[in-house]
Amino acid sequence: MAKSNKELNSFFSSNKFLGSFNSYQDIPYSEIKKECCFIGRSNVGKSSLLNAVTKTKKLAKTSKTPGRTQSINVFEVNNKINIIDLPGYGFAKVSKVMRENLIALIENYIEYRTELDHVFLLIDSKVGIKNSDIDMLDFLNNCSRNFSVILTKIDKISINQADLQKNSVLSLMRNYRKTFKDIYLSETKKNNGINKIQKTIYGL
Ligand SMILES: Nc1nc2c(ncn2[C@@H]2O[C@H](COP(=O)(O)OP(=O)(O)OP(=O)(O)O)[C@@H](O)[C@H]2O)c(=O)[nH]1
Ligand SMILES: [Mg+2]
Repeated sequence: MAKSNKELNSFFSSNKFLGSFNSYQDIPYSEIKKECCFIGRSNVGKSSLLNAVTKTKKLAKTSKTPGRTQSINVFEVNNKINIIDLPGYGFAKVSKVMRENLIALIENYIEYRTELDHVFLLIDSKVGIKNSDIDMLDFLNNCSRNFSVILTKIDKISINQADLQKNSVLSLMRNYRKTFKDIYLSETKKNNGINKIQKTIYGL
């Protein structure tokens, strides 16, 4: 069923924060069996995107300092679907132990969480794909997880640069034909691209 942007906004505005958890096993049992998550390098804009999708300013804490999100944050939308904000990877300025713990938390969640239906992998459009993203893409592929790519912060680059970035991601995606589903462009200042992402999550 097609939904208008207004209907989508209203669907996503009905939401609540269920909590922060240090392991996927700590997420309390719920009737909601559908889940999608935002992953990506630290500072790509995962928490900001979650706030934009759910039409709140403070649901997920955002920060200029990379490494802000350090646990699995669960947001329930309309009693229908959970959206998960995960910590970022690829951040050099935390200790090795901390980094390994965060990677384990993310990877265990992705590998074992049965409710997880779709992964949104965020890439900063100005930074592009890094080795740590390739590692994550390979991991998603090995776990047979369906995923889409979101190029974030497109307000920081020109339309031409955005096209180039999109094409370079799409050519890399030839390696992930089975699990790659779609690509989106977004920015959270004027909410460009947000409705398309809402539509996809609604469709899950
Ligand atoms: N220009 C611009 N800045 C953005 C956009 N989205 C996020 N930012 C900024 O990028 C920084 C990081 O955003 P977060 O949403 O905290 O990023 P994150 O991926 O959750 O970061 P970690 O939790 O540390 O992994 C903040 O200063 C945001 O204001 C965007 O669309 N455009
Ligand atoms: Mg965050």
